[in-house]
Amino acid sequence: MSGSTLGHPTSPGASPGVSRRAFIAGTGSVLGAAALAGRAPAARAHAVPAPAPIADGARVPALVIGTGYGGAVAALRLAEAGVDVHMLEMGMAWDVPGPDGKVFCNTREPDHRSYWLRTRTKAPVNYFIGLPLDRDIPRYTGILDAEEFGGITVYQGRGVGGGSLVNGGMAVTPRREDFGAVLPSVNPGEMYDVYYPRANAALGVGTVDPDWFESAACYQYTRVGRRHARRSGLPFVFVPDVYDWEYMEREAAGTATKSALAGEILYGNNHGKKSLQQTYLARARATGRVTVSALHRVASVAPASGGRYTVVVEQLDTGGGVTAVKSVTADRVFFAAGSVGTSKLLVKLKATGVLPLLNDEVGRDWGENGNVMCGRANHLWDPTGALQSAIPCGGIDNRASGRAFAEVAPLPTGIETFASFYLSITGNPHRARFSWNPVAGRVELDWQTAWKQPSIDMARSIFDRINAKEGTVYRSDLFGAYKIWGDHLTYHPLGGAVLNRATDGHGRLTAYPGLYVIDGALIPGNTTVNPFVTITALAERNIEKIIATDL
Ligand code: FAE
Repeated sequence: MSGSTLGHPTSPGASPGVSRRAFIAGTGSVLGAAALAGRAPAARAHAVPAPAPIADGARVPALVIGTGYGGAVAALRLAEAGVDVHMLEMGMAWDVPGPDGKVFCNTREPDHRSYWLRTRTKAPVNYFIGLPLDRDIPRYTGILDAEEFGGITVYQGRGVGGGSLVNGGMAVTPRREDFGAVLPSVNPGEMYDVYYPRANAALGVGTVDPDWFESAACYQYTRVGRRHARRSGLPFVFVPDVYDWEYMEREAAGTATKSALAGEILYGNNHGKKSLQQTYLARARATGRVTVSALHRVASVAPASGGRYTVVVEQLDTGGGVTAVKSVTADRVFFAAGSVGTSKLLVKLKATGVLPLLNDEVGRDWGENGNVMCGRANHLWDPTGALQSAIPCGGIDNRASGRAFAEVAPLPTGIETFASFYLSITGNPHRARFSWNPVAGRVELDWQTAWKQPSIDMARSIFDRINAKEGTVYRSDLFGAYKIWGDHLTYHPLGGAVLNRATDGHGRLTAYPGLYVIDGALIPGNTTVNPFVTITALAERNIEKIIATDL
């Protein structure tokens, strides 16, 4: 497994001649070069002048909106096919250290870098022993967006790398027998024989060494979770992840700078995690055909003459202000702004008459992957450990009889909590719809908080059973005073421009040749497990077809 760490411009496959700084324009540096002393990779990156961000009036063959999984796959494969690609990303580049010498801030000490344009943090677990944990922060284009809709808060990554910057890296392929429900129009044979293996290889997916796991202090919480699951007759499984497991072993041995073992996760990992910056985007950079403009938010995509598209882009400053509005022309546009970002753009463009021929499926079939969180209070003789790796490595699989798959998740507080904590992915059947509110001038989502009840019931199929066996109870102090379930949120937005409904069978928006959807918006609300491997594999499948037939 590679030892790539964040900030290394020479990730596997990357050309040494094309630095990240030359690849990403408009980086929105956190700090000046003086602060970079002693940090060789970033300092080297500064030696190469950054390209100017996309210019007003520019014309590009392929424009990709967003730099998450779908966007990164599209950019790499288009570039390999000889197409010049420009990627527009509303978030920051995250390639320059902040005042503390680190690119990303710690989950335990959120600062201005933590949240997207908020003045107060909105932590998913926002209480402890009934006391609120959120704190005031300066408003800044930070890395994690807690986007609030009527009945749900949707967490998303903001920056070059999208959700890969903030997620737990859990890289799970759905069971083949579940795939028909995940993507009914896609041939499972091609996915499991070709595209899932391709995605897993390119993402650098690996699994914890089982021998090391048994003795690692940082996974005591997972071993406790396993013991409780097994005693209740529930299967425990190791869960693959894109974290560099050898690096984590060195963290534990004290021979590498701590990242997962220092509680780095939600606001970025400074080492160890192979985000898209180290994998797909590094390879895209190495082609020399891909440029990224960070802090550039797409506002509109409209038909132009010659079958092209006019894309209106707002350049942002780190306070979220618009410093320039640019109009660029693209032969092809790939919507890869994530389930929420792509859905919001398409719904608005259809409703406001910019892309009126988009079909009525646009905005529909949005789901939250059945996410629900909970904690259990263990007995005093069952500690979960003060040191917890922020990267989960195991889960409880009750998909067969309870439609629930629960990550044994960390609570990396740095103190013993006697809590077992879980994020469950359940088969919640509810689906919501995005629609344009012309009075408010924004896209809304009609999800209702009460729709989480099926998820809670499915999660109970695991945890009621464990509590009964162990003689334990739910924690009621993690999401508010006397609130057991984290049912107000999702990490896994999916759908809104579903494959073979809003698009054709490969993501084409057929009323507008040259427009494509290539991200989590294509998946109708649920993947039965964590979603990014499926998003990546589907993007690999679709872009291969698009390159073969449309270019
Ligand atoms: P995404 O990665 O969200 O990328 C979209 C990009 O587009 C973002 O960088 C946006 O900033 C950008 N964007 C949006 N609107 C615009 C616009 N108008 N103009 C320009 N740019 C725009 O999309 N999944 C797993 O499989 N395993 C995990 O362990 C896991 N843990 C997670 C933990 C957290 C805290 C969160 C938030 C998510 C987690 N996920 C996990 C979900 C996963 O990150 C998510 O499904 C993917 O990132 C979605 O990939 P997309 O390519 O659809």
